[in-house]
Amino acid sequence: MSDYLALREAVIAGKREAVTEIVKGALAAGEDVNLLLDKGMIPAMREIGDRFSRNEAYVPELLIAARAMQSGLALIEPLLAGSGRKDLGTVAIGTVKGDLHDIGKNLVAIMLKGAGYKVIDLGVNCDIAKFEEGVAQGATIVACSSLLTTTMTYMREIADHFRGRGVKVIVGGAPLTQAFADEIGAAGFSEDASGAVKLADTLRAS
Ligand code: B1M
Repeated sequence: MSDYLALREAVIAGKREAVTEIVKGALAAGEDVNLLLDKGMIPAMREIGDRFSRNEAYVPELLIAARAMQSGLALIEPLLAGSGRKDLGTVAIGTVKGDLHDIGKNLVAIMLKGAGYKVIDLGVNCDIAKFEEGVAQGATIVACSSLLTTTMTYMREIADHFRGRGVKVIVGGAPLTQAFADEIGAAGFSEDASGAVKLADTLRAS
């Protein structure tokens, strides 16, 4: 079992090299990548977020913590991507217009890849035209991420735009709820990355 506490503390402190070392060591020891995420890195980002809310951490600290998290994710991604089923369909994923948060979106993308979906990662600050690019490349599911209450409202426009076109718009991100997804007419909502995979599986089967 890995030292999840050390991993959490390294992410919170923004120590990229320490995160890399811990994750490499854990992977070499055969650690389950999901445990590294669920017990180490994701709680670390929650903690730094709580500190930010309490004015105990500021934007630069969030940024270096996010970069440290990304360095760990980069090591985990190939393993998740290599372990899954194939030919399940194509998902275009992006963080919506005005929003630059991409850690959760990246996690959803790697979990979908790991499950065997082809994933077109459109990046951050995606407007409808950007999501259209994903659909033009064959995506039948459009996955939208938002971390800001000011940007989540744009998802309504995305859902309206793709309605009736055989494209399923699914949404997620910390401020979202199932009720919001229902209200804007999205095809589905999930509160975490593994839920997004189950949601895509359900939509594919329907
Ligand atoms: Co910002 N930020 N941030 N931030 N940031 C939040 C979101 C905030 C809640 C912090 C706070 O006040 N406590 C707050 C939003 C408040 C609100 O809207 N009500 C906030 C703010 C205000 C801001 C700025 C405006 C700050 C400023 O400049 N004054 C600014 C906005 C910039 C912009 O986007 N235009 C800003 C900037 C930043 C950084 C750049 C410093 C950095 C982002 C770096 C990056 O992403 N590359 C950052 C960070 C790191 C955070 C917090 C601390 C952590 C977010 C995160 O990565 N969480 C966050 C506080 C918090 O969440 N507690 C905060 C970890 C990640 C794994 O979780 O993204 O929720 P999450 O993803 C989950 C699920 O939500 C779900 O699955 C993921 C994995 O389980 N999910 C999906 C996500 N997308 C999905 C899509 C799906 C399905 C599931 O599709 C189907």
